[in-house]
Amino acid sequence: MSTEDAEVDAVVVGAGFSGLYMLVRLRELGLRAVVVERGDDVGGTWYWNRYPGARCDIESLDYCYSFSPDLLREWVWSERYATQPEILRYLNHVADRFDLRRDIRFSTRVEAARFDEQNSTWTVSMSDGTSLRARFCVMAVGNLSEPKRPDIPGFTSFAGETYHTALWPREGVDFTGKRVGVIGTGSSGIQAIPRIAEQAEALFVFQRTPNYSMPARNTPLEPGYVADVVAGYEGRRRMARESDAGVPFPAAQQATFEVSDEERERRYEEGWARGGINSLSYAFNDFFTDEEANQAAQEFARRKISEIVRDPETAASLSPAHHIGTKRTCVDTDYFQTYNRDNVTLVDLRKQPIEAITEGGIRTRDRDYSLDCLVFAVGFDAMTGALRAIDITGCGGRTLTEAWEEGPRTYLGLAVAGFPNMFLVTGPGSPGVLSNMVVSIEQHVDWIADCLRHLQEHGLDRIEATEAGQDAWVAYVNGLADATLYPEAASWYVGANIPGKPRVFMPYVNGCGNYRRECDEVARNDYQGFTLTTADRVGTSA
Ligand code: NA7
Repeated sequence: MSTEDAEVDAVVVGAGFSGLYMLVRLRELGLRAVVVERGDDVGGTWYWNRYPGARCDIESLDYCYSFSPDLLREWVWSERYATQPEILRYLNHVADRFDLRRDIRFSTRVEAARFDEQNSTWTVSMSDGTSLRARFCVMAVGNLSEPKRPDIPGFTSFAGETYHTALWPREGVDFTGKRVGVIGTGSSGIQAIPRIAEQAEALFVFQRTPNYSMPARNTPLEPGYVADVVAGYEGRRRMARESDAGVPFPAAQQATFEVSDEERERRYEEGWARGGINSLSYAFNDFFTDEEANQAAQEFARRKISEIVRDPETAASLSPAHHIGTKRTCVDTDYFQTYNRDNVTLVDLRKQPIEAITEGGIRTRDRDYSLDCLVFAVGFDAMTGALRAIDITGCGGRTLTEAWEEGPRTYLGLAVAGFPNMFLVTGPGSPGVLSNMVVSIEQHVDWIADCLRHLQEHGLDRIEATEAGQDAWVAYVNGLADATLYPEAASWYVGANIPGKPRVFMPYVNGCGNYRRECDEVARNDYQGFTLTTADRVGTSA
């Protein structure tokens, strides 16, 4: 392949849910687009996260594309919550059905993207030594796609097998007869632990912070039921789009203490029996804003843990203390029950911190744990990690890393001032990770595609967020977050899991429905907060 820059209209980085749909929409606009993907196939997060027990914690019938009625009809989900292999099969089906692969460069990492101010184009440099020049660059890199590196002393000295949940071997791992240590009890750990416990001779779970987890109540889906849901899908999806979290549940109308103690308990029990991530959070409308209301839901969740886990000391160690929901609530199948197994031991790192990983296992303050395998379920450099992994340079030679030195700043979570013609799909400052990602992805991709059509129709080819628009958006998003309990937790929402990362609460908390209306309003008002112009008129007002 020549090292000369190939010219296209748009480069899309990433071939997960966002990148695939972006390619569909760019083709509809008649634009020549290339998707660049570091994996050797489609799927994004669902390509990499192959750990045992990996499944979506949003219901399958909502965690799927809605843009094609034919696709909706022909794909029949088999379970309430789809497993990673089923979601990956779905995305492969989408790639084939819409003939997307011919415009995707696999096994290619985007290393740098540089904006050329002279002609308003991006030069995107890739790991194979080639580069692409494009008018537009869409970062469809995912929010949870840059695995966090284990930051524990002695990590490289361990002589046994090591695995990271987000980089799981394609051929799988057999833990039969092994002594396994799992570090991390976020969603990945909580999904993997029950499955690993079924195989391992002995499983030691090294827990730093306990998490709230709701029962999934997963179940097979009858094809007849799926067909009925699909037949009425437009209404279901409309409700999801207008909801807070991108799921088709009506928002609660009452506050926690507006009802009697009995009624409150009944609603929590009802949610717990229904299962799913919103089991408790959808019971009352002040869950995220009122400390006492949140406390009531916390107490219910802790009581459930103590009812399930037989050993009181283990139950106490598994009981979280933070405001429920302020670190992402997990969804599990038999997670707490797993601690009743004879081959599973919880190691509470708050009582005995890890001193080092050794050649033979893990040494805590109290003792040495001898292990054959170590599983790191330690999460991601969330929301900004995958963007910062690319050397992105905008106007005036300023890099994105420099622009975001004190935390990410965007306009609508879609664009960054000083980085014209670059779009972020579900970037920081948008609901993204607080929502059903696929609903948010479709909204962003549609918004970007409509914006590009607007530029085409008006003979324009350069769009840039203004500093003033961005400042106002950042202040607005911060104000919204500050009115909730969210920023208080040491979560990956604020970057607290990555040493040295600026502590800024990154997502937009006011719900998908409100956010969608605000984005549409911006477009209706001639892209208020953006400067639209032609490449040869840079510096003059549009
Ligand atoms: P998370 O939610 O970031 O969880 C990571 C876990 O790893 C969490 O329990 C951390 O404890 C723990 N961790 C991280 N570093 C260490 C060290 N050094 N020592 C001990 N424990 C550590 O990542 P997941 O992959 O589980 O889930 C991410 C999202 O993917 C999830 O929310 C879903 O949206 C899908 P900590 O809480 O920092 O004390």
